[in-house]
Amino acid sequence: MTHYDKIILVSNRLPVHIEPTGDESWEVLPASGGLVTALSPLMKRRHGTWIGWAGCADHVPADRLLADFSRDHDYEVRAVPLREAQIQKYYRGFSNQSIWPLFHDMLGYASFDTANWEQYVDVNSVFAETVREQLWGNSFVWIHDYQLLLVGRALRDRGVDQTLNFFLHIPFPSRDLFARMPWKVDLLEAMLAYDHIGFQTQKDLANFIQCVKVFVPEVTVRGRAGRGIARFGGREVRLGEYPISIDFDEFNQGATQPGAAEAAWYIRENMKAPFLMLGLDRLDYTKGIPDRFLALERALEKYPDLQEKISLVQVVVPSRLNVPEYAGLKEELDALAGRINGRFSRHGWLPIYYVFNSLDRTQLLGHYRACDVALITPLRDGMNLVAKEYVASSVDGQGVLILSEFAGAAQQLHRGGLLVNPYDREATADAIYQAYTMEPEEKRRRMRRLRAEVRRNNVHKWVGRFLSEQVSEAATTSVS
Ligand code: GDG
Repeated sequence: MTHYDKIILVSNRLPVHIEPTGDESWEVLPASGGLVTALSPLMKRRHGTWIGWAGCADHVPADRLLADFSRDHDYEVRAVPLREAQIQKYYRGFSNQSIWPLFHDMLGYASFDTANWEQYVDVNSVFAETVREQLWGNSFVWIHDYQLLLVGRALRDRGVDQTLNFFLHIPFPSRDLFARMPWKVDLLEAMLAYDHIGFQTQKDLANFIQCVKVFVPEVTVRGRAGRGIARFGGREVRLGEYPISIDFDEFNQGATQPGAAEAAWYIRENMKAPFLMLGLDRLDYTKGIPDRFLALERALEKYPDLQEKISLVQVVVPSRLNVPEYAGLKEELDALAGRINGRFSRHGWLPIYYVFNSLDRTQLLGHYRACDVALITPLRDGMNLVAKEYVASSVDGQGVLILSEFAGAAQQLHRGGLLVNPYDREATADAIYQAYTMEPEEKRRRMRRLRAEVRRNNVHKWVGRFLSEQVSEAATTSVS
């Protein structure tokens, strides 16, 4: 039986933070998050190598710090040598000002700059070079997300013929949108250098297949229901749909811990409304936060009995504030929350509790437990793990999930959740009212469905499905 000799995982950021602890000294802390939770067991078991950008300033001795960290852990973390100047164009430029808005259907936010594209190509080659140095025997290579679309081809250019896997965490746009990308053929041909590409939803996979058929006509694609095979340049690329998930047990158990229950009690005590809705998002124009505020305002106008009864607890995690669009969004939110609160607040009650900060883990679980509704209304989202985390943390079975139909998660959660079109303010206001007036029995029935879905299709299953699809080509090959 053939075994992979080594597992190599590649993502833009490493699963660690490097934090200063004083003059000229730093500590390396493991990052949290679904991907880290999902992949750490595999990485530890197989003593894998995780390659990515360390996310620290040029003067920090990242290599030494990460080598020390790797010695104390069961897998290795290795930094890609990138300078601040490269990050500017590759990450803030092409990744976040071209791919991110275009792939999220927000063409108005997209700009296309040749210098940014060239740096994106170069940095993808630097990632590829770091990966190549780590290849050993028959390695299993799994590359993640939109910042690294070209790493596969850069590896092929270096003569690498090992099996290369890729997973896209964000949506893949429709053909009409993708047509606007100046380097569309380059990007698609580069993606076809992978052996196996995973998407979040059937729609993303179908969009990719459409784009390939139109813009790279020499490709032939066969496929049906969530699977496909593309042939290009004498090679076969397996295409699949793998909706990512969360560690259900971790949230389910965490939410019952005394710390989380206490945090939930404190939140409820301090809010002057008996019915709380939660919004929790990174600051991003894809998340639809202004539309959500306006839908709440509409609900308060249309259903006056909601006044003094419901509040939206909106946590916005600061992000990309050095990009003008994000700084502008922050100002828009400040103004909207101020205007709506000014218009409706009375007797100490506020329609919107707006927090511009991140929460620690206990507070996060406390918020999930305290809130009667999760109001998750992105204009577009690859998956949206907050929706699944809310469900897994709703241990009393009484929470209601209002979810945008444009989040990847809607494909799995549409049966128990209330799906809304976040552009439709009237319908979103109605959904808020429906959640408020929903009978406890209906809440329990819906939440039972949601919890069964997230429990069954958890992140460990996601990893297993991606890996087994990868190995099903050669039944004798194992990565476990
Ligand atoms: C990409 C895609 C796709 C958020 N605020 C706090 C906090 N969080 C955690 C949540 C959740 C994660 O961040 C956000 O989940 P997303 O699903 O939005 O994931 P991203 O990594 O941002 O984005 C997305 C995902 O990849 C996975 O494929 O779903 O569509 O854009 O885990 O809990 N955590 C803490 N405090 C906070 O304030 N501790």
